Amino acid sequence: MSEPARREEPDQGLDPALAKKFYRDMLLIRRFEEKAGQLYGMGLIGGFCHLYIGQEAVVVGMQAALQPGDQVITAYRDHGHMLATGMDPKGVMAELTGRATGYSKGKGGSMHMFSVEQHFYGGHGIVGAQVPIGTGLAFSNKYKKNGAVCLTYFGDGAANQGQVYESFNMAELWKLPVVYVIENNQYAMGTSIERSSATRELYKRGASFDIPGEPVDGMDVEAVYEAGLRATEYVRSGKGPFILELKTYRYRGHSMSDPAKYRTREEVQEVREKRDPIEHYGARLMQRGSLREDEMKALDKEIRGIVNTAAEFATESPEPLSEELYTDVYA
Ligand SMILES: Cc1ncc(C[n+]2csc(CCOP(=O)(O)OP(=O)(O)O)c2C)c(N)n1
Ligand SMILES: [Mg+2]
Repeated sequence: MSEPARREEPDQGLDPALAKKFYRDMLLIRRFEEKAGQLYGMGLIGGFCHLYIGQEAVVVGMQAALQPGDQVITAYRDHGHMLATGMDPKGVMAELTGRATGYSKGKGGSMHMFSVEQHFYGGHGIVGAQVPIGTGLAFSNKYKKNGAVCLTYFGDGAANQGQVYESFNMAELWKLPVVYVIENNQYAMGTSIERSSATRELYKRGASFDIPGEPVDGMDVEAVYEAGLRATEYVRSGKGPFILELKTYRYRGHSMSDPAKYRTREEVQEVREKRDPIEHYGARLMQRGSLREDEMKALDKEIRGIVNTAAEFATESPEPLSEELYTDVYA
């Protein structure tokens, strides 16, 4: 598989305040997910739980390219997306643990959370199903002329779904303001992209609809941000959809039970050592003089505090009342 070229130094440097925010937001997702993994192990989270560890640069870079009112929709590996949109870690953790104070009152769990305030439209468990919904959100933006853009995330596995191509057709036909963000983490459950995809340059998948696409190093938050700015500017100007293929990697199993027989430990270790989005970015900011060691330690402490508070809030919150079984239900 061809890797996009890593950006060349000399490093001019992004605005230090934004750079620090990138580092902090990625760290929040990493620590939140580690805590979710622990709570799962303690039996406090039930059902599905797909961790985002390794992919943090994708959502943090993309979110920074958005403007107020822009929407986000994704699949079930969604905790990072929620935190990136600014949803409260307490409400997300409470939902994971099935508590009444969670974003879906404890009735949705890991894959089904939403926030009208942060323009986050879920959280979808059916592979690829969020793609036509995201395209519909973009249609509504165009119809209402509100200037908003919809980021529609999906995986390398979902990229082989038929509904993706029906969506591409309509999005280009009607010039809808949607950025299709393909998170290519190289695996769909236990199936590698080599074993499942006839063509592996997923950014080219819109070619027969005349939708432009670009490959991006999804482990480099600044490369993601820059690509996100280009893509959102393109779609916002009325030219139609755009595809970004973010080359990324997940360190943990697909969900919480994963025998991991489809890849070697060495493969995971190599990515962690050579491409980790947080470690490398931290080192780069230190080298650039945008982040000092004491600031890094303070950020780490702050983030641990936020995550511990979220976990305490969640585990101390009540479970939903049984009457709640009959609320929020379509009849
Ligand atoms: C329509 C449908 N088929 C199969 C599944 C089972 N399934 C859940 S996740 C998954 C893999 C999807 O992989 P990818 O799109 O690469 O996303 P990732 O898990 O890597 O984030 C599959 C096959 C499902 N949920 N929905
Ligand atoms: Mg995948």
